[in-house]
Amino acid sequence: MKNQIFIVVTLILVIGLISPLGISTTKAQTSGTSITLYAGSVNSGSGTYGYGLSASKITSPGPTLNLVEGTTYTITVNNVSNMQHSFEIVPSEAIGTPLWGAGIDTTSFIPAGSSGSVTFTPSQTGSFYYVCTVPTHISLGMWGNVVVSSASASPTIPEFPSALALLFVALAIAAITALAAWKKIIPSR
Ligand SMILES: [Cu+2]
Repeated sequence: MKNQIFIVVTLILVIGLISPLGISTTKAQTSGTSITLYAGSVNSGSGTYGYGLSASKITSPGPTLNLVEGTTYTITVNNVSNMQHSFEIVPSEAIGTPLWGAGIDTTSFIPAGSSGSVTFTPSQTGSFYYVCTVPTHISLGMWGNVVVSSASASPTIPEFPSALALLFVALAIAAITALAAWKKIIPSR
């Protein structure tokens, strides 16, 4: 009987200690988020030039960038083709002034084999585009979608200490107290 109580108390304590650790590691990242894109010739499918998340998988349109309003991103574009490219986020599928300053070499272009990066923070939600500003490259397929969602709409992960972790700790304390009381009422034989 005494052993069973000890096992239960130990289990509750272990769960109570592990749970906040597990929760803290899944905490949502709100800054310093890095995205690496590759710009170059489309590997398969339609379009001449495109973007990809790897040098061997470049598509047209490029991969959709799902961003969260108010989060700071650093986007690096590696130009893996033998021709110049660039990157900018714009309201429509056309060359324009980059939104939130999210533009890389929009007039000077990223030379073949080089890379460029930009750090920016989306300040509005909605559907946008990213394009290459080298003349004719949008029509050759060099664009992708950008979706910015509001921070409150994204999954909220409780900060440490979470309500759940506190509940486990409270349970553990209650169990120890109960055990101590139990020992006093019924002295061990
Ligand atoms: Cu281009």
